[in-house]
Amino acid sequence: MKHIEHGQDAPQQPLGIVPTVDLSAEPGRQEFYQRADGKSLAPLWRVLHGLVTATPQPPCTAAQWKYREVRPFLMEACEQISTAEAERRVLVLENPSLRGQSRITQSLFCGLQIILPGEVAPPHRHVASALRFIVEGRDAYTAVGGERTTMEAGDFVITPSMTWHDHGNESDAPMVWVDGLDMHIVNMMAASFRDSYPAATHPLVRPEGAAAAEFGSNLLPIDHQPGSLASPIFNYPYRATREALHRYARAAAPDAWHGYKMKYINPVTGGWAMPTISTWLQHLPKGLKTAPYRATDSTVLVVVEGSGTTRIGDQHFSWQPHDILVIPSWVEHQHCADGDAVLFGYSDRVVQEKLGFWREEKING
Ligand code: 1HN
Repeated sequence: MKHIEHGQDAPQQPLGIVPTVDLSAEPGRQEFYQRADGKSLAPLWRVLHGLVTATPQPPCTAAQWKYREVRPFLMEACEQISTAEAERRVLVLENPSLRGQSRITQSLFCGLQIILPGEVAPPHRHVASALRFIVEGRDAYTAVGGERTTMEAGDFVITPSMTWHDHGNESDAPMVWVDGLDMHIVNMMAASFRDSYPAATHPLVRPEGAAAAEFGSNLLPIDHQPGSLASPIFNYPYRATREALHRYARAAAPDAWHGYKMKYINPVTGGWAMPTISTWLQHLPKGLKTAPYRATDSTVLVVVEGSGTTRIGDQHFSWQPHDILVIPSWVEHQHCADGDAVLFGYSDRVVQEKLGFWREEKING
């Protein structure tokens, strides 16, 4: 390969160009490139190593939203617009490196939704699946496929693909939850549909608690035939998940990398609760410092209880209840809990696992 002089400048190596390409020969190829371009043809050798990177190059960056700073904006949003006008009163958490795209990671959406006493959010359905993780409030409901569930802080609620859903708040206080959605995965495949329900409310077809009664006790109705890829349990109440997590912590030693991490599962399959978004709950006992870890799923963490510090690459974030953090793909991180802490997490890990490319690395445990 010929050496080219660039004076004081570093060699101009176009991003992604194959290193064996002789840059000094490139000017002589320009006329060819231009004619090819006229036919919508482009040389792979100028972009190959940018397309197929040696390691993950997440477009999102590590980030944190402090609930203390965000909450006043949610309250102000309530003065600006009603749920009826907005359809869903949500402030989108946009990754600082992906502004204007409604993405918290390259593949997932995150928003904070607030619904005031007496408000209702009208029924609609879409191909995108949604999760709710309740941040504050109690006694507001969401209805999914004609069954209501009353929610409180820490509950994890699923709205499976194409199920009718609406929300209402019959309590005397605002309710705030995290909305996690997979519409960017749906849209990557151009497979999105959406319908509005042709009435103000969707009829209730099952009594509240029916899904939990049928599927929520490690038992299944004997002739149950799965009707959906998502878990038939659509509310995993914190009362039960918190107790399970702490029972686990009393029964076993903490994992060096995870502390105590338990995934929400679909009782019909034993797999992840949702087909496109992995969800889990993590308990970090007081004083525990997890060993460095990385995985290929860019992750959203919601602090449920406790406070601590997380190192993500060379950045340090200290967190409090309801703060939200992003850990990009393949960036080494570790947590340290000041007091007993619980984190809720979600990512596209389940999609990567199905496609066979999810990887993790547990570093010097
Ligand atoms: C949606 O349908 C809800 O149903 C919340 O509460 C947030 C963000 C984007 C697209 C649809 C909801 C959403 C959403």
